[in-house]
Amino acid sequence: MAAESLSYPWWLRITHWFNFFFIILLFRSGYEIIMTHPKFYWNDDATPGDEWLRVGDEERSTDFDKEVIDGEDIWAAEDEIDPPSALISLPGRDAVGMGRHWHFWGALGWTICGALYVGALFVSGEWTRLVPTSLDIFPQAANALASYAQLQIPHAAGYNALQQLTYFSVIFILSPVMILTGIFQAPAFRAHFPDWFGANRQLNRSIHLIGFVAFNVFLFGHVALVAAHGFWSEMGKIVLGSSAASTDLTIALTVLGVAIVFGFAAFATWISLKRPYLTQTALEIGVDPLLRKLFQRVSSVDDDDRAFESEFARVNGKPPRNDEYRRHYEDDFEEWTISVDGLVENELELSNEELREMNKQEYIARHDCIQGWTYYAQWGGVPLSAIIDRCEPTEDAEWLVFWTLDEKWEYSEDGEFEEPDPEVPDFYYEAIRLTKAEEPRTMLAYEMNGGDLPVAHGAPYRLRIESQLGYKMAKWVTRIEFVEDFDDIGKGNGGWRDDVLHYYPNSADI
Ligand SMILES: Nc1nc2c(c(=O)[nH]1)N[C@H]1C(S)=C(S)[C@@H](COP(=O)(O)O)O[C@H]1N2
Ligand SMILES: [Mo]
Repeated sequence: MAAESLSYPWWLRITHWFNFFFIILLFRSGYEIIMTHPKFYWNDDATPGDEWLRVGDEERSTDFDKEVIDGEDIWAAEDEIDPPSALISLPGRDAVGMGRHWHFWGALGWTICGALYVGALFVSGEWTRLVPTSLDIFPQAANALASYAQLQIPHAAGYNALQQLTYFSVIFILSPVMILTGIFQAPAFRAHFPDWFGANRQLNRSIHLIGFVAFNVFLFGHVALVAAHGFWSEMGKIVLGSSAASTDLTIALTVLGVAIVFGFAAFATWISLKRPYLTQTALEIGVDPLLRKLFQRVSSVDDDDRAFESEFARVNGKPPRNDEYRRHYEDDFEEWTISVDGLVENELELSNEELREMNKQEYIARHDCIQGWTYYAQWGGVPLSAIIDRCEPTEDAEWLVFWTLDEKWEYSEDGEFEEPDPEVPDFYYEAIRLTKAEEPRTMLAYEMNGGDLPVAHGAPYRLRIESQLGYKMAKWVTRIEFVEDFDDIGKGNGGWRDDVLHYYPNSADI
């Protein structure tokens, strides 16, 4: 083997190890995210039964009565979660919020590492090893593949054609595809660019999954071939820079490196489960401001390319069953009011009549849940901006807190929370930024698909905010409170799901 002609510069060796470190975190947290909705579709109707890939064989009926409170057959999308094992996934159990914090943190680290690597590749001139310069690469790669198939190691100075082609594809095709299909899943992104391929969340999600599988195949194939080429001499190159390096030192450093990567992976699970808020806060440093920067200019648009709604809309959060909501339900919600208070010049108590006399807005939009599913529906209601004009927020007001009549009985009844947490409000609430509330497509909806808003979707009023994830869109809303910040509300995370459930981020743009 003429591999002696290959020596690896220090920057290549370091970025290779960091790459390994971040990839392990991305694989594990990605798996966590997948399992919150282990179903894959090609279009954003995401109709149950239309999956091209589904883990588990659970089929769910789509014909249940969304108008009733006690519909025993109502299922929520949360019932479709398949909690993964903490051995594989990060953090494990049912914790998509935390999985996402790790995933975004890992993605940022991995992207920076990759950018440094590619930069160094070109500056140093090493790129010629990787970037094919002639079409002969294809027949040569086929020959190399044939040798491997006969369990022979192809001879080449430097990388053989198959290696070159594979590494090139992973670095210059697969990696950018993963970054882009990740970003394109953001509701904020679609809201801004509704008319092109990037706006199909399920397509991007599916490609992202296929890329994930491709990365796994590459990783295992890569390690297998390293072993076939002579494990310790190959490791000598990536650890110390030369295949002639001391084998003892190579072994010691490899064991150390692998121990650090897997040790950190174990630590990541442990700290996430033990100190979730600390972990969340640490992982949000740098990442959250960056995501906000990336998406802050993205506001929802008025045009949409879809003229019709989806056949079926999933539900998340089951209708309240408390006496107060029941009374309103039996009364056709006639006495329901929306109170507007907090940091406002004019406190309001808006009746159904008053709300229907205000501007009415209607549009079709895609709903994006943090779990990954989507649907299109038509919404009708009062733009939040009309309510803002009327109540006149004071200068200090920065957030709107939407309070609801939803006691989240399904969580206490399932025994998931043995005792209510005294720090968490008794009812579902979510906070959104005032700037988000002022977007043209943020509304208090009272109609869906041309009829009254069904009970299961939040009757009589629910928030719609088209550039964010579903959990921000509180259903069964009774009160809008304007505040400067939400530190003193609940556990201070900006919402019920943010407080209680899976450490959902309070910036819900992606
Ligand atoms: N009151 C209340 N609002 C809620 C929820 C909830 O559990 N309770 N779930 C949220 C989540 S996670 C999603 S995805 C959307 C789902 O809206 P839909 O049921 O109308 O499809 O509602 C959001 N609003
Ligand atoms: Mo959701």
